[in-house]
Amino acid sequence: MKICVIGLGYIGLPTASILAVRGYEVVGVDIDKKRLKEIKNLSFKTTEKDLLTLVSGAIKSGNLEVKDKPEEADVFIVCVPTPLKNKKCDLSYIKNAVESIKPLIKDKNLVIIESTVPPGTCEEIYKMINKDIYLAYCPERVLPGNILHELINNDRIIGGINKESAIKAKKIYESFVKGNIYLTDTKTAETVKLMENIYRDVNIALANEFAKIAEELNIDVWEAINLANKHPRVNILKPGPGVGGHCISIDPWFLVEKSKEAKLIKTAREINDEMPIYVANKIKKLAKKTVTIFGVTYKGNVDDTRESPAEKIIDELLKDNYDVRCYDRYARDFKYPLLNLEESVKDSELIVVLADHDEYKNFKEEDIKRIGKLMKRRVIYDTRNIINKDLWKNEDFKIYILGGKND
Ligand code: SAJ
Repeated sequence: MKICVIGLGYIGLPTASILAVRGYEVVGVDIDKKRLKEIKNLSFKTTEKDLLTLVSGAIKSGNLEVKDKPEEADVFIVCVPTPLKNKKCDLSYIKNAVESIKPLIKDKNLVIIESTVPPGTCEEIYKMINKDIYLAYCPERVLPGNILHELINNDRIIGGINKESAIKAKKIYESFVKGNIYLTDTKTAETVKLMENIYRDVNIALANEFAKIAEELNIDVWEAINLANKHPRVNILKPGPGVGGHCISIDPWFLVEKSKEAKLIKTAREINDEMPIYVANKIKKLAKKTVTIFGVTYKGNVDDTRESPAEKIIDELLKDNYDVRCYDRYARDFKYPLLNLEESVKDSELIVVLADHDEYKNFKEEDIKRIGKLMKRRVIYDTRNIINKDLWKNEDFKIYILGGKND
């Protein structure tokens, strides 16, 4: 059986590779020629452990070919981006992908959409193709930073345009999914995917609101959350400088655009989108001119900077002519220059921890001593509550924590 995977991004590439390793004849397609070259010669950058090994094995097996144009196949899997444009889902990539395979699709082919889309999109795609095909929607739910493990072990939801389509798609995913596979219709599956990420976004907004309230009340939100979570049915998430990544910060809008009832969802999005401003305003109270940013990726231990709160925070500081230096050994493709540790802290008035990279948790005494000696003022503002406070205090640093108590 031949499978054509359209889009070799952070989902398409591991999916195409794992299907090839499982014995399917796979053609992986991407329009980005640089991306294709990096895949073919295994030079693409990733923080996903084992991905390079998987892709190498898939290519060496002879079952994975990487091309810039789709080919006839029995199954087509669409894994292209669905970015946000004016607070609505931009379906242009999906539509282009479907147009590119339409001439190749034969009756009884199976088309699977994996990209996150507003409810009802698959029904539109079914009408667009207008042939006697099977169509299913199978959203991914892998956590960036742990993709391969989750791609295999997570339960999957498959929505079919009809029951036969769902059953046919299930047979494909059964080849590598060890988790349970649940079947439903396309619109329910499209909505489930959004509900998962909205659930997270709303709960992060709650944690962020608790942090702001804690600062008003002068209590430590981290201590309070820790104690509240001792309740058997409470699991409050962590406050942070904002919600980044191209999923949680975007997907809720796909439901807002489809429903006038989506009020809490919209408010939570607004609370999270305001966090970078809240953090920037705090920074402006702590430093006058020179600020160092530790961590510009959207979260710890990943290289992805899409929708990163750091970008919005730096934009705000630059409006007030701050001298901002960024340090992040993980980040790939960031809007602002990235410096080495020493350059980033030299003569700085304030370090701001924005991404919860393990490196910042594990700074040793000698690292902090070296950093302190280079700085103009020894002040650190940790928006993730991850640093080893005793070590930084021992080097005479003044410490501020988002949601923490003011000394
Ligand atoms: N964040 C907080 N506080 C928290 C948790 C996260 O501020 O307690 C922030 C992170 O720093 C980051 C953002 O939220 O900026 C999103 O990070 P995340 O780890 O919550 O999620 P993603 O975007 O890396 O992956 C999510 C996951 N969805 C859920 O956990 C419901 C993943 O399973 C999805 O597959 C992925 O979105 C996706 O691609 O949809």
